[in-house]
Amino acid sequence: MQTNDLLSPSAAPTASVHRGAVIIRSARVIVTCPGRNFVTLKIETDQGVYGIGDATLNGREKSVVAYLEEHVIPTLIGKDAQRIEDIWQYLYRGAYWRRGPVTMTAIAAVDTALWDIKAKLAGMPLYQLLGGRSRDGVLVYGHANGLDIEHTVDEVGRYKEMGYRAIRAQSGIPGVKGAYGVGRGDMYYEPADGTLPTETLWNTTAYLSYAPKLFEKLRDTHGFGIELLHDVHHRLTPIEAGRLGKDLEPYRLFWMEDSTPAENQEAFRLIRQHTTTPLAVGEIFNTIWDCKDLIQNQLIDYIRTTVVHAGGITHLRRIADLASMYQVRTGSHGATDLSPVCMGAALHFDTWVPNFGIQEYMRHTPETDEVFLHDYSFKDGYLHVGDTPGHGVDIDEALAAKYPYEPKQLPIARLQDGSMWNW
Ligand code: KDG
Ligand code: MG
Repeated sequence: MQTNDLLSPSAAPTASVHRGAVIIRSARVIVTCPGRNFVTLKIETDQGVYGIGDATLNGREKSVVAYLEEHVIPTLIGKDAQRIEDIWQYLYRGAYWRRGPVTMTAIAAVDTALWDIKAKLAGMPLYQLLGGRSRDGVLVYGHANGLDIEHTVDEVGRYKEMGYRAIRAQSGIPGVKGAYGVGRGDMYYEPADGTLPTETLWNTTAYLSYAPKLFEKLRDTHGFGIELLHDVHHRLTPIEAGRLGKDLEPYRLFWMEDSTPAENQEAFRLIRQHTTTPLAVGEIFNTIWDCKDLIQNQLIDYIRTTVVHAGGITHLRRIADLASMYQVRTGSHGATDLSPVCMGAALHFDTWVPNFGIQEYMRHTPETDEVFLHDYSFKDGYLHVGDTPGHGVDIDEALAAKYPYEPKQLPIARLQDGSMWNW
């Protein structure tokens, strides 16, 4: 048998190390809080090339750190960094305990770092390695949040002036304490705000009568030449979501997002039967199995899974390919809790993926942007990646060390009578 391309052929059924292998020498987790918490995995190879991946799971950062440090990193050492698919399968199938946000975020971090390494070794920006450019720029949407309708209308105007062509609009609702999406600052909406979850109040009746008035006013003021989006953030039942979608039809939304929880994918059939408002879902999904029925039954229009929470580039590509068969387009989550490392990788993915729809883009603080040096920039409503080999994002570790971890959790929601509701 010809074995001369194997450096260490072995009788044991382990992945052999071939000639030309790029060996993983070390991997470590960096936690930093330049305005908010981020977890980053750095993988270093024997060839001096390293890669980084985002491992941030908002409010559960330390769980991913532990999963990586205790269970993943020890298995990576000595493996060939070029075998991205095999390492993905090793971490997914090999864990026995498949799926779940912690596991899939950890796998995503490894996968993103490995794609970064492979692209650097090839001397190419990541989008070239994926198949090359499908578009000139990545259409993004920004977040306009206001305390009430007037304020939100003004905020949408401000985003238009900044050059956005697509804007998500969220408004406070009179009598509803802490309605979803109402910012605390001008630019950097950040929901994770307490060491224990902040309690917010939800009132479906008030919301269902308020939201259509918001979009009526937005269209009256800003016209139809701008794409408007809205996030319901899981607050409605399917039939309520159907009603809201129908009420919003005159205002031609780009999408209505997360209108009901999606553990039961079948639930979206009811919404679909009642409205032609396009539907988006998926930011808390972590595998293709969460989206399978939604996509195959054409119950949604946009799938919002992203690199960091859905198993990295390797798995996101599978989801996008499935979606493309059913004319479902991508609309990746891109809130501030997804680090610039995720954003960089997502933008390369978006630059390539044929069935791209839109990319969410919530700006990071200047402190975050200083820690994570990145080769992407915003112009006229689009984000553009540069040609730096890899995904184009790096971390300044010395600066990161100056911002220690701060425990923060996401809020919860209750109804007027005190019952727990979906946040
Ligand atoms: O961590 C939670 C946030 O990412 C989420 O609340 C933001 O819904 C969100 C969105 O669409 O950006
Ligand atoms: Mg959302």
